[in-house]
Amino acid sequence: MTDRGMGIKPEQCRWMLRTMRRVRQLSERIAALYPTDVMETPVHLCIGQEAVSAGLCAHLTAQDKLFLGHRTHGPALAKGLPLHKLVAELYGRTTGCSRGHGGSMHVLDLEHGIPGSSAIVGGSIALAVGGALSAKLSGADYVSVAYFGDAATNAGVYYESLNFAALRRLPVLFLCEDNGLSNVMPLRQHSAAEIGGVAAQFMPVHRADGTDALSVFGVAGTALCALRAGDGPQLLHCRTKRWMNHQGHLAEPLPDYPIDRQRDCPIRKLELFMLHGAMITPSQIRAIAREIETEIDEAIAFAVRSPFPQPSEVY
Ligand SMILES: Cc1ncc(C[n+]2csc(CCOP(=O)(O)OP(=O)(O)O)c2C)c(N)n1
Ligand SMILES: [Mg+2]
Repeated sequence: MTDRGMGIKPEQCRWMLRTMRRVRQLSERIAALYPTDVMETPVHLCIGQEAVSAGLCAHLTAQDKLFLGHRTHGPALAKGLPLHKLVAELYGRTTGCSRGHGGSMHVLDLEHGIPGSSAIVGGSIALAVGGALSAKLSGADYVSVAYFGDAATNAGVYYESLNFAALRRLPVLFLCEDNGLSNVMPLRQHSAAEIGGVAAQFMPVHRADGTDALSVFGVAGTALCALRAGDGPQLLHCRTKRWMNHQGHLAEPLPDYPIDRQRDCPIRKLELFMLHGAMITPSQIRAIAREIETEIDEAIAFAVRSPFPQPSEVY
């Protein structure tokens, strides 16, 4: 987007900032607690990548369906999954969003349009196409979003899904959150093609700076507008940066993957934009951070006092 942030409303900026801060602060808390083994699940945190889900979800309603992969926390919270239900799920408790049976990679919240998530790389893609087919057949007016990483574009299901969605002009947005890594393997080693190259034969391909919520917001708005107008599937490619290791709780610098935590920080970028536009003050920024810390404290206390599922529930 050339006119970065043009026309965006202050309340939309405030929503994205609060959303990204919630995701970041929860991720940092999980990273601190994780080594103490209180959580009953593997995790994949998204520190550095928060702009993608915030910029996208600023346009989604609770009716729209968001199908997720293994890195769920950012998009699930941005879509509306209550924080305490996510935390309780990580603690394996019955009050979790998947009743403590799913963990971080299997979150679910039908009320907020999260029909499921998949630990299989590429697993969200065909499910989202199914969601879009269902919308089309039933005449419902929601859109379906497949949220996946760069490595998922190497899966066969990606090609099949692009093809079927284009043939049937389905209301599905393919959103590639491209952190340039498949675990520790860089993009150029796991993919021979540019992301979006294959998709461009089937549908419009939109590109946004995935470290900048304003860029994602602008481009996602264009893609979703086309989708809601019945123009058929769209792909949104967001290049971003993963700051930590694959699981997200340890720093693990990789060669040829430089990170500038000032320049690349999506939260800082939005805060600077808002400060320059007099949409927020430094003390309001600090207040948001404090409020979110309290939210996280309360969510952890809620999780800790909730029961574990009974063995009888397994079957
Ligand atoms: C089909 C399949 N192959 C391999 C794995 C192991 N695995 C889990 S996450 C991951 C990397 C995925 O990278 P990407 O899709 O770019 O998402 P990111 O982790 O970068 O968000 C791999 C290879 C898996 N879960 N599923
Ligand atoms: Mg990746």
